[in-house]
Amino acid sequence: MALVLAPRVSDSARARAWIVEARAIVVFSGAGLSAESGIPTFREAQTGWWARFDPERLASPRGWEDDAALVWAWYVSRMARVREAMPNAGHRALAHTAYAGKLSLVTQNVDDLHERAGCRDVVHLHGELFAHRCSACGKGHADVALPSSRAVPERLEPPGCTQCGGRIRPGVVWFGENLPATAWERAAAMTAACDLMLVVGTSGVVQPAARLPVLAKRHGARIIEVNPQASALTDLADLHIAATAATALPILLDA
Ligand code: BV8
Ligand code: ZN
Repeated sequence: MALVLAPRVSDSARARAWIVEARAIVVFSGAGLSAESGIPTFREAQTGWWARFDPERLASPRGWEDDAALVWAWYVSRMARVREAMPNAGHRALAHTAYAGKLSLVTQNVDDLHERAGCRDVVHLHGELFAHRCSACGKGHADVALPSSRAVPERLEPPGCTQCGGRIRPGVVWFGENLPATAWERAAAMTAACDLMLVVGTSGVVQPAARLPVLAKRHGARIIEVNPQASALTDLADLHIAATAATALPILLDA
């Protein structure tokens, strides 16, 4: 079970006051937000068969070219895991927050837990796990039949595109690929316009996403970080809530 740390009362009070008085809040979330839903974070050691592989290698065009069946099996096992997971109290607090009118979501995560908690209009900087598309003609293939359980083989040939026969790939942004232009432009515009950014569950090492909190600060926004550990963004934060997302967010966002 993930460590549960309660935020210090004084920090929570200050953070809650900033949230109430904020005009426009952007939440910038990373894999740590989904940790308490049982989804391993990106830099957590992989387990089982996947412990042999470097996620950054698997999540790359080179990895796909080298062994598409290995990469497709890895994504199918991750999809099965996300399907079995539930949004946690952190996702729900973000979705149900009374500040819904002034809170918008930018995520690095490829899972659909924000949406399944009830969040609308989430900006996915790194794509979406279930938005498969043809690697040749780009046709969307959200309807790909997937094995229902975690008993996914170690290698699985990617399905063929019904339109052109090309290999269907995961709808995520791999290392070495550009972020979707519309997602980046929307995220940058929301960031420039916010006066408070909640940075939740990210190590802040993946670029250019990790530039967004810097951009927010440059535009005069306050930064609150929710992370049980320090991250590459902690020095930038005006307030670091050393607690887990599922513990801290309900306290900070409770109307
Ligand atoms: C690009 C989809 C241009 C795939 C992902 C300098 C400048 C620009 C680029 C680079 C650069 N240096 C290197 C690069 C290249 C690279 C990069 O940033 N590499 C890193 C490793 C240094 N960037 C790219 O390639 C990007 N594209 O730059 O395009 C270009 C074009 C051509 C050639 C070159 C450049 C594309 C990056 C997108 C990669 N795709 N995901 C997939 O998922 O399979 S990123 C991947 O990492 C996930 O999406 C994940 O969300 C993301 C970031 O990681 P985090 O979310 O922060 O997760 P992490 O595990 O690291 O940390 C978890 C945190 O949670 C920890 O701090 C932990 O303490 C905390 N935590 C744990 N439990 C909890 C918690 N917090 C709260 N509550 C808890 N319970
Ligand atoms: Zn095709």
